[in-house]
Amino acid sequence: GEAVPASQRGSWTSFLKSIASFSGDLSSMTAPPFILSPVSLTEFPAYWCERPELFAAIADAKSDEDRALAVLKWFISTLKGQYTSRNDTMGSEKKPLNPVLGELFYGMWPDRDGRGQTDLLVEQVSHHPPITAYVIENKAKGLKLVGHNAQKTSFSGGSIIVKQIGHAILTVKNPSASSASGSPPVTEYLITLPRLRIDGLWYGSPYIELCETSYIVGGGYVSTVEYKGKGYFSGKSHSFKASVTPAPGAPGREHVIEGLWHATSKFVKGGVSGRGDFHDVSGPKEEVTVVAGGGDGGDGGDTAPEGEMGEFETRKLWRLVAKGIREGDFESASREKGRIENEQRQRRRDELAAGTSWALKHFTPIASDPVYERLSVLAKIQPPTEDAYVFLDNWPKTSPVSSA
Ligand code: 0T9
Repeated sequence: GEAVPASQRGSWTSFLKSIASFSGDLSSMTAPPFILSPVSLTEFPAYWCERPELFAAIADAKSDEDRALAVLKWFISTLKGQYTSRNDTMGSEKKPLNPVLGELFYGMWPDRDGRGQTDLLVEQVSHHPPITAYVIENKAKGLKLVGHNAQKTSFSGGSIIVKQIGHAILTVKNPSASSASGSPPVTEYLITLPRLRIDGLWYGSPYIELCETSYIVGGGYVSTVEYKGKGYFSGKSHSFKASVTPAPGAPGREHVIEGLWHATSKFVKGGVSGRGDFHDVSGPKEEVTVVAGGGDGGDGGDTAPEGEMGEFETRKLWRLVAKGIREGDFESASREKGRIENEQRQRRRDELAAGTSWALKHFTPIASDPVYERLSVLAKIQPPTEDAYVFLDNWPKTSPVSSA
């Protein structure tokens, strides 16, 4: 295809052959240079908050029903960034950098118009298989999203099918909560993730379509989001249909929304007084401001000065690899990548010899998440239990990155 440089056609074809005959961890496979992205997967959780005002609006909802709609609106509004932004900025979906164990990424969205500051913390909690854990918190609004992500990939009919493993829990502080009011201190929402199909591989210009169903469960409501691509219910790419229904035994009305997740959608049933429109992401979004964790930010015990990143912070760790990829200097990119990987292998050997293991900085794993178990039954989500990573609530003292 045209997107594949002539000199890389052979290696693209053999890459496709190897993914076709292989299922498991694609992230560790070597791909031809034209498809490499200079961005590590640890940066992806930032997509959850590129419209910080929609996240903050969840806290301002006046009823369970309003809040269920606010959560869904924020969720749907993240999908364009999550699944189409590499096509917009780099011309196609690209292969992200595969994070190392313990890799860290910190960021924030400043307070503006009373929405409160939102903070982001990401840690790579496993390398084999790759698992990324994250927290997004708006303390002023009493909102906290904690989740983790992994993927199981397979190949079918010329496409890569990606099953997302992991879930997120959104915790909302209840303003009215007091021992007298009897209402619980927080409301929790379980968020599950859609399946992806990566098409356009043959032509070297991959893009994502979402498929099947994802759920948001909590606060007395169940939202079911069905995804369809070209040739299905509306005939258009990136179509979805969402229903917001009272949880079993809970009071309330049903709402149904239809539209295109990368553009706009409308209520086709229910809706808020007189307004047919639901979401609209045609306007600009706000990229995360990267901050340095520095000394607190984990660099194996050493401390970095204010305004500087520790050795394990994404932008510092991958700086030279990313520079090589951006500038088309693939020789230095792959040399630097090799250096990082060798260092990792040496660390693992040293740990083995010493009988120690890598200590995570911000999370602790649990085999089954009680919040997931309690909420998943309300929508009959499978599996009935899942593991999770509990945030240790140890935000580092971050500082603006000095532009040295
Ligand atoms: C969580 C997101 C996820 C991560 C990426 C499948 C994928 C790695 C995981 C699921 C985010 O919230 C949303 C968006 C994009 C997903 C990536 C797209 C992608 O292609 C990669 C995989 C591992 C590959 O790199 C496949 C090979 C590549 C040549 C195809 C472009």
